[in-house]
Amino acid sequence: MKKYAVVLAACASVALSVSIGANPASAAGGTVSGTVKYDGTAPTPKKVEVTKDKEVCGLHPHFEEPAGSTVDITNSDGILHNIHTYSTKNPSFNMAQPKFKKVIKTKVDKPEVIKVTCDAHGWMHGWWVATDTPYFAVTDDKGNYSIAGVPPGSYQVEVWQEKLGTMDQKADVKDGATATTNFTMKPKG
Ligand SMILES: [Cu+2]
Repeated sequence: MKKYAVVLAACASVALSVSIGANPASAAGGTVSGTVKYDGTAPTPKKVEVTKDKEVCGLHPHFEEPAGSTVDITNSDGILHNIHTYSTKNPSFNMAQPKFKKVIKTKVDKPEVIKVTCDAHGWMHGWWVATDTPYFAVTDDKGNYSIAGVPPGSYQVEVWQEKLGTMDQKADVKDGATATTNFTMKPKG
């Protein structure tokens, strides 16, 4: 079985998730950590034009779960949203989330990167990344990530960013050691 890790890099603040595929039986294991950088000038984030519900707008799905997990879509701001997922491997759904519906639960069975939008507010969108490995991380605002408890072995570490796509690199993980795996993502095209 191919072992791999996924790193998710989010745009403006470079949040990233790294995951590694393998058998999670071993308790100790090693660590894979590093930094994901962008080789270019980061674009200024576009101003979002808020055309309604100006005071409160937030779509907060918790998505730090691998495939087979249930995703809780929470509505914390008490206004009507409409959650719309664009998936091909998992069933997609399009559902209103009125203020009294605080949580919608949905299961993501297959590994897939799914774009999620709100049809009530055109500027709202996010991503769910369902991996088939329990070893993943999201980068912090400096681009750093760390995945602990990885069973020893040879892994493919993959980084994903919504605009820059994916990159991968090999990492050899040993018990009690840290395999440093850094990425520099290039501007596209
Ligand atoms: Cu909304």
